[in-house]
Amino acid sequence: MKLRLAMASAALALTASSGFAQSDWDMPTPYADSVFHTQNITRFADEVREATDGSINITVHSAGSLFAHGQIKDSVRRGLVPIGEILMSQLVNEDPVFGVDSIPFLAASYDDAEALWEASRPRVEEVLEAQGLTLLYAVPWPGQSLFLRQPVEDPAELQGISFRAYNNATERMAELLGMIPTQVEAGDIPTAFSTGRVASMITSPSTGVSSQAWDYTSHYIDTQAWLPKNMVFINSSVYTGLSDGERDALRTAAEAAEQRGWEMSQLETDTQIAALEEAGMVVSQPSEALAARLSDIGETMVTEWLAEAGEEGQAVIDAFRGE
Ligand code: PCA
Repeated sequence: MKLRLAMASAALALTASSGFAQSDWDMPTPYADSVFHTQNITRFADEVREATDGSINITVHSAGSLFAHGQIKDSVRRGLVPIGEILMSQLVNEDPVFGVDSIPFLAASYDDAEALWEASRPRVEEVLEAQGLTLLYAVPWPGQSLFLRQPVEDPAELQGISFRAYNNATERMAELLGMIPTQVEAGDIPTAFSTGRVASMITSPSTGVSSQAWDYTSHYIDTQAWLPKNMVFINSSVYTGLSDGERDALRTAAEAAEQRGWEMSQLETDTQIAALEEAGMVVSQPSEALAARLSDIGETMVTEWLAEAGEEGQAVIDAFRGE
């Protein structure tokens, strides 16, 4: 690891000193190679390499193999690596704006998620920039739905069930449902279920498929409650140290990746639900009682989020609602 870091720092020093030298960029990402976000990033890296004639050569280190998910943001900020990807809501403790995409039923369709991203992007960029990070693009996961070991009609049946959470909002939602949350990284999901730490989760059909949810859950309830995003960002001094041509190439590839990623995500939703069903899971729509309970919880969580996020948060919500 030490040697790898020394090499990463050397590559970074080279980038900062010259726009022409060939730079090898290590890019840590949290999710597995089979996940569409990672596949999109691999194409982004290919396009940057081609457009810069190889002067920016990005190597993707997926599944937390170079840095664990929780360390990726700081590793880019400190210049250990120039570029990285994380789940945006992971940073909600730093600023509430990072969590606005994880509130149940605030923006549950792709159109609404896009409008919410447009409304929140300037603030996300500003908060990142204050830390020396430049946003390149963000892409949502498909809608978040429930994975359980039994059918559930009445939300009261969820009480006391252990639950795999992946950010503060999923933890809060579980608490409001009377469930018992534990945060677990995507790569550790199968182990967390097989060792009995958790018995249910809410995530996308994509993560359901990549973690083979049919091995340890049986029921998929298609709530599609929100579309949390992953974001790709770069160390700002690396970014400003690039030649104009390199910066343009990076921006163009980022815009293409954003567009492609949203399309991939939307296409995945149905194919991955079908894959869950194909693998033997019982796929159903939420009962009226469950949908109503989740929607109440969503309202509670919007109120809680606004109390935290203050005027800046209100401005994001107003912009989203076109007020
Ligand atoms: N997959 C990631 C984040 C949201 C999603 O759909 C996970 O479950 O960790």
